[in-house]
Amino acid sequence: AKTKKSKASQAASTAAAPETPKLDKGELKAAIVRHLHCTLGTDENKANNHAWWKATCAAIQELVLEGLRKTQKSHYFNDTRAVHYFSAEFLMGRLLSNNMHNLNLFETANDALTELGISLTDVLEEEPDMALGNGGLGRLAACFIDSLATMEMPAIGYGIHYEHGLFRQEIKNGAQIERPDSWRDYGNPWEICRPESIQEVSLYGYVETKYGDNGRIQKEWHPGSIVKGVPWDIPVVGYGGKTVNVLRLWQSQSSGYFNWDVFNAGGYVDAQVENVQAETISKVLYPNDETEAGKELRLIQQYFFCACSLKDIIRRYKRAHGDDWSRFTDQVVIQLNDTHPAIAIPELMRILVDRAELDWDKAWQICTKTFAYTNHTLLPEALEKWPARMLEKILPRHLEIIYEINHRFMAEVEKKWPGDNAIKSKLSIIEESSEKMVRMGNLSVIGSFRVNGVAEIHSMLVKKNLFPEFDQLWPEKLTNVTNGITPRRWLKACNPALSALIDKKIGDQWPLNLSQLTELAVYADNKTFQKQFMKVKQDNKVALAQTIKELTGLTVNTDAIFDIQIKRLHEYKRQHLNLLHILALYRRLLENPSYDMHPRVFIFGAKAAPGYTLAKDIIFAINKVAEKINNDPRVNTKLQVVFLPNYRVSLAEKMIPAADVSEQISTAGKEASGTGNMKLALNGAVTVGTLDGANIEIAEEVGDDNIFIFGLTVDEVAELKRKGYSPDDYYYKNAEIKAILDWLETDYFTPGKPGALASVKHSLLSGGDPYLCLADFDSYSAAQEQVDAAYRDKTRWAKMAIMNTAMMGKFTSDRSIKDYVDRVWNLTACIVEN
Ligand code: F58
Repeated sequence: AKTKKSKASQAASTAAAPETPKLDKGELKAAIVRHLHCTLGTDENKANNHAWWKATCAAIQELVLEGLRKTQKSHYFNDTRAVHYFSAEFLMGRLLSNNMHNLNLFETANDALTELGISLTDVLEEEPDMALGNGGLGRLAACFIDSLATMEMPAIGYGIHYEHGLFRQEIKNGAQIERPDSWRDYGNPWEICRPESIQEVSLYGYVETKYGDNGRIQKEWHPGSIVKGVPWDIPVVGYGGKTVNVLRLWQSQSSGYFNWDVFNAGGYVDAQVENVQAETISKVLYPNDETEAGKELRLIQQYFFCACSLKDIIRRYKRAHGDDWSRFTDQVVIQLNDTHPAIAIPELMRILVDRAELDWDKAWQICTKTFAYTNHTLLPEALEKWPARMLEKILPRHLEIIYEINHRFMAEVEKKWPGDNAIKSKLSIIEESSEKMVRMGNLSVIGSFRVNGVAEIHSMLVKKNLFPEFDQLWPEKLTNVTNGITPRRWLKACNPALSALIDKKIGDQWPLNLSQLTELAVYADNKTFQKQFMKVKQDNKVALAQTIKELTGLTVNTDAIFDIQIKRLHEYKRQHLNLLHILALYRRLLENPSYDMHPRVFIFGAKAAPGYTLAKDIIFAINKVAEKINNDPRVNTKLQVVFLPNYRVSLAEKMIPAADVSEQISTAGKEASGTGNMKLALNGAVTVGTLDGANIEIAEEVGDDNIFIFGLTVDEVAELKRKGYSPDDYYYKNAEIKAILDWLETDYFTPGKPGALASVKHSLLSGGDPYLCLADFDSYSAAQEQVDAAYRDKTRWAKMAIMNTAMMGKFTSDRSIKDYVDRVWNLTACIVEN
């Protein structure tokens, strides 16, 4: 593998270790029982696990809110500069276990509930996941706000209070069925409604041009309707419990306001229909991953939460600084999590120019010192564009402002590249296609002072392929901040046995300073430690086997290699490459019953976007192949396949600690970073991966001996595509590939229904195999043989697993946040006194 060893960045925490818990067992017990009685109106004899869960949350929330009050007071009195993390998604998962860990109350709560005759494990299972996100981007936002609070940074997350988060996935006869997610049906004990901070947001209508007293042209937007934004605050408890920040999520509500002139064609009934529509704005999260919905409601969602959040920020700023805008950029920095909140740029311009009556240049200066933008993808289908017509209808004034921003920017481009119209049309915010489109990526780069990609290679490609001219124009603007994950949730809380073992070896400060894990490396060859480490893994596998049994009815072999691929289903992530290899193993075993392989259980978890047919077909194919293999006594002692339904944060927490092998097999250049790769390696899984995203940096940290790298590199992919890639070449020249693909077209896996899995084959042949599965197949298969050999050497494998845990220090989200703080946000920690 072409990797080099680099020094792990130092972990970054300024926070102190958690103190002694604020409550002892007796006090916590009393608080839980008090809430059972006084908040829930039940008692110890009648209460079910759900009631115990709510009572425990309420008891913990008392301490959380105390921390919140102190934090807000500190931030207010110190008039702190703060980062405002704008994200359409926050994939928080469950909060009770997390909050108890961060308050150092987990053990106490366990003991308290045990004495009450209640199992904490069962109580924790009562909590619905807060699944207000699709995947990596949403979970990254959740890890980042955890780190911000832990590092005592003044920060607030802003997003949407979706009534329904990401759909619940059921598998019926092998196929994905989507069901609504109702995470709040029985109340959410963490959120606090703040009616005193309701905001109003305008939509539709028209713009009037007026002449002010000074002869200045003034624009007035006469909106067609106004919706209310109701804020719900979720406290975000830092590790150690000192700083408690807030995640503020906006719920839409009808304001009852209608401009009857605008809606003069409608009558009372039509107007009431519009009223109902106001409430649909925050109804549901769009379940897209890496494709743009392009739907009007989605644009309205984006504008809705940005406009509410900006008003909220400005209200808070004015409370301290009145109408003096000169200090705004000292106090406020806004991070745009992808282009979803990019409409905040013209919105701030509108507020400054139309409302505060600042001149354009002054306003633009403020704006471009306020925003920074993170790019999460290079896939063209995921780059947001809005029809100008749609913007004009929903946000007429914003479209005018975007045109003005673009007009002035084009003059800059003309200065740099005189007469070069090709560059102009490439950099323009407006795409002059058959339908005029507004490119939100270009708007974000132009309106921000810093733009970052999320892993070294991704940021390099952002500079080289996506925005090369912007990089020439502003050489300092484009940069990299490699993603990270919070070790509190993704090791300490989800893998208590491994955490305890690590504590014993190196002390308990690693959750705040993950680079300390390198101290484990000296034990990588130590037989006793290897035994202890692998015993933890084995116990975690037994626990996952139990979950698999409960969810699917299947009994898996816990002596087998647990080989896990968990992520959204997408062609570029290549779950179907994994499937092809499984089929190859199956075939080899049938052709040669003594085919020598260590038993392996392949485990998948993945949701497909409901409209992404091929992704759903791949899920179906995995399930049908699994059914066949698991019921085939000729092979099922060596090979098993599991598809766990409804993959989500809480299920990830059960799967990751049990993984031996981590599948990170995207086509090189396609996965911006990946974060599941970090979680799995941190828990001692060995990666089989391509040189893509953060895999490259993981390989640098763990070293070539502790990872299985395969496949084409970014350059080789480009070269192959340039020469003209033909999957047929592989199909006709490789007998194994041909046999497997042809197999998919028979009725072997779908008795009586030949062709039921044919779409997977066709995508790889006539479909052109856009993600080069066939080109990488042999290399992947060879890497898997190396995995097999390595696993059989118990000592070697234990060492590899330990080295993975030991070398993951770089990937704490504390380090990512430190990078943002130092190189983008320029923040200082605010120590909250207890
Ligand atoms: C992911 N993007 C990247 N988008 O794919 C992954 O490589 C990266 O590690 C992660 O961001 C964090 O940087 C991602 O999750 C979405 O889910 C969008 C949701 C809205 C529609 C477009 C995709």
